[in-house]
Amino acid sequence: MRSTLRKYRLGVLAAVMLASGCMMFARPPKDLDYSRTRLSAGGTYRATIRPQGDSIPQGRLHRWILHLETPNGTPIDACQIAIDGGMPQHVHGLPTKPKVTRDLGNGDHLVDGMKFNMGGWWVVKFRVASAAGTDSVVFNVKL
Ligand SMILES: [Cu+2]
Repeated sequence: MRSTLRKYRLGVLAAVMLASGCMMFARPPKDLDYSRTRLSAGGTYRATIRPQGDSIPQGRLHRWILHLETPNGTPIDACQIAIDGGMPQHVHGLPTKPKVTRDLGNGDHLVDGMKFNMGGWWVVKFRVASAAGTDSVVFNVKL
């Protein structure tokens, strides 16, 4: 009985490893939007990312500026921003915990601690809470 359960568990583990292993070599979906300006899921915010130095490096800590405004162009300064992300096809998150360290005014927020430690398709998600509401916006990044 016990060994049957053990075999079953090993089988599940092998299947999971096989599935994630296959995912590692999967190509990202063809229709991904890599725009640096995107509308949040519920349409509350229009967000623009401006990576420091304009290009996004691999394996190096760098900063982004996240610009937030309402769809009609009013800058969002007073807000709370949570950052999350990872590689959907590799089932892992970001190697760092990026944070907004400074509000620069005019809707610009400095994001410190961005890092992408391998090539491929990454997603970076910002969850924004302000008087305008709580909404999230996702950016696709290809390295
Ligand atoms: Cu990865």
